This record gives sequence, structure tokens and C-alpha cells, in this order.
Amino acid sequence: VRRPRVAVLFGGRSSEHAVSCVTAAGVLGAIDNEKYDVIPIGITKTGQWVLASGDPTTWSLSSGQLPEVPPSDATVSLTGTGGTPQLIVTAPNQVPQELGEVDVVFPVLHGPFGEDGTVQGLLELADTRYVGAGVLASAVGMDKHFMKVVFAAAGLDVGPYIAVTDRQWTNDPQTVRDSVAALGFPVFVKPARAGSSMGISKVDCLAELPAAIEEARRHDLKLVIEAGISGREIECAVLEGRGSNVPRTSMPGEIVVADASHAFYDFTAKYVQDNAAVLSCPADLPAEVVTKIRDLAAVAFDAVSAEGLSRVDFFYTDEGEIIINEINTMPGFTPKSMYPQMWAATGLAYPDLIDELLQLGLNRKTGLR
Ligand code: G1L
Repeated sequence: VRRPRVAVLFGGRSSEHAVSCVTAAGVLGAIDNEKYDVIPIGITKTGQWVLASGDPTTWSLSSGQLPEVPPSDATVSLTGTGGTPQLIVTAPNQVPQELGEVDVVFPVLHGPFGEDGTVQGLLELADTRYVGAGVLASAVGMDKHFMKVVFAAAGLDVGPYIAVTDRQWTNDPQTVRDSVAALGFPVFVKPARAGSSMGISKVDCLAELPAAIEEARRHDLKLVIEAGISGREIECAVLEGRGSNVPRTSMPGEIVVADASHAFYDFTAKYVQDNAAVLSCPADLPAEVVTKIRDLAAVAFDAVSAEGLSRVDFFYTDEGEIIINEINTMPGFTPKSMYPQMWAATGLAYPDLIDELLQLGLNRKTGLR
């Protein structure tokens, strides 16, 4: 029997193109090539799908430059055939080249057109199995408003917040201001749907609100405004169970912000300034709190019907409350990222984690779920 064919899909029309490339370098470097037939597929910044074979370190940060998928005159496409998804390369004036069937896609794509369910929908249409959350869970995981609605309905403690639509801010800003004042300060103003921590500001008084709202609205016209919660930032990694088993959870980790100039764990801390925020895993917590957080992480995973993997982020307050902040269905995934680090601290190394995800993807049911 032939080895399962894995297409790693990365790059893309996102401001975080380079993050995706660097992540793909990590994944490509850790997949067992004896066990899987790996086809790297890059998506250029303008959206062209191209073959990205060759040395995976091309996509790493080692060159000192931000990696980028270069355009090519050969375009890759994925076609549904009613059961066996095929990869085809087409170039001008050439006979289309068939790369053959794809058994599973590993989508390493950020933000809009990547982790919001759109790529997942494309893969569904082409009858293609893939790693990670499906269309709905991806879309819910991308929308901080609907995420909270779903979490609250599942009995999770989401903390005080309001959602602000374009229409509300345009037609009735006074009601928005009143609702924010009722939350108390500080508040955090966030685009409802945006990659990473983009467009987020901390607001300490009403006078600062309009500028924060306009900044967030550059990323999305729907916003969430959350009451600031003072507490420790605790994260937990969730991995779908094998077969019909319940989700597996890692030891919780704690985000320790080393550099005080970062008011909160922001984009720079995550991707640029490696030392600004560090993960301490396992977090120093009482055993019963660890158990509670792991249980809540699994509840959050199931609440959005996640598949494959998710990172669930909480606040643990001085009063002992565990408040859910968000779920990330496509968490940072380089070997140094929080999600793989939490699994490593729980006894599952990066290459084994990737193997586990590929197996879950290969065993995915297409169509009816
Ligand atoms: F395929 C998985 F496993 F579902 C997967 C895909 C993508 C896990 C994690 C990621 N992460 C990312 O793509 C990113 C958030 C690093 C952006 Cl590139």
C-alpha cells in the first residue's frame, strides 16, 4: 500500500503570510517522510497556489528575512471528483500534470481566508480530509462575539462584555458609550474577527474610547468590548480523542509577561519578541484548579464542535474564578509555540503531535459528521 499523501497548505493572502511559512517549515521538518508522502503547497500573497517542494528550511526564519511564497507560472489546483480529491498542476502551453490523490490536507493558514472556515469549506467541497476544525468551528473560533455566545450557552464563565456592530456605532454611539461605562474601566476593545492580537487597545476612560474603536474598526466593523479581568493567563492544549474517545487535554501553561512594556500579550510578544512572553508549563496551580481548567478546556472544545486541536485560553482570578478568554482552533504551531510546548510538557513531542493530528485527519469522516 502507498504511503498516505499529505498536502501542507501554507502562506496565503494574509498579513501573517510569513508566520504561516515559518510554521510550515516546522511542520515539514517534523513530518515522518518514511511514513507520509508530503506535498508542500504554497499560496502566494495574491492567492496563487504553487508547488513549494524542496528544502523546507527555505520557509524558516534562518535567512534573517521574512519568508514569502514566490509566484510561479505553474498553478496547483485541487479538484473534487466525487470521492478521490486530485491535485493537478497546470502551466501555460503544457499538458496538465496530475499529482495524484490527496489523503489529507494540513492547512497552515492564518486569519481571514485561512482559519475562518473558508478554506475548510473549499476542502469539504472537494471531498478532501483535513487536519483541524471544520467550517463552523473555524468560523466560530474566528469570531470573538459568537465564541462568547456559544461558550455562555455551554455554561462557561465568559466575563462581562458587549458586542458592537457597525450599525450600533454609526447610529447610536451614545448607547455604546453608556454600555462601556457600565462595564467599568479598563476595557479592551477588539475587532470581533481578526488574526492574532491586531487592532486591540486597552481603554482606561471614556475619552480614549472613540480612538480605540476606530483602530479596531480598521480590522473588522464588528467589535467586542470586554471588561478588563485581572488574573493570571492560563492556557490549555486540547487534542481530539481517538475513535469516539473524549478530547485529551494538556497540563495547563501560564503566560508570564517578562517585559513590562507590553501592556498585554500582543502580536509582537507572540511572533517577534520571543522573550517578551514566556510559557511556564505546567503552571504552578493547585491540583483541583488544574483538573477544573482541563475539564473546562474540553467543554470549550466540544461547545464549538472543534475537531483535531484547539488552544483554550483562560483567566484565573485572585478570587479563584476561571474565566474563559478564547479558543483558538489554529493555534501558533512552530515547535516553540505554546500549543506544542504544552503537549511537550505533557509527554507528547512535536513530531508525535503532528503524527497524531495527521491520523485524526486521515480518519475524518467526509460529508456526514
Ligand atoms: F492543521 C492544524 F493542525 F490544524 C493546524 C493548522 C494551522 C494547527 C495550527 C495551525 N496554525 C497556524 O496555521 C498558524 C496560526 C500558525 C498560522 Cl500560520
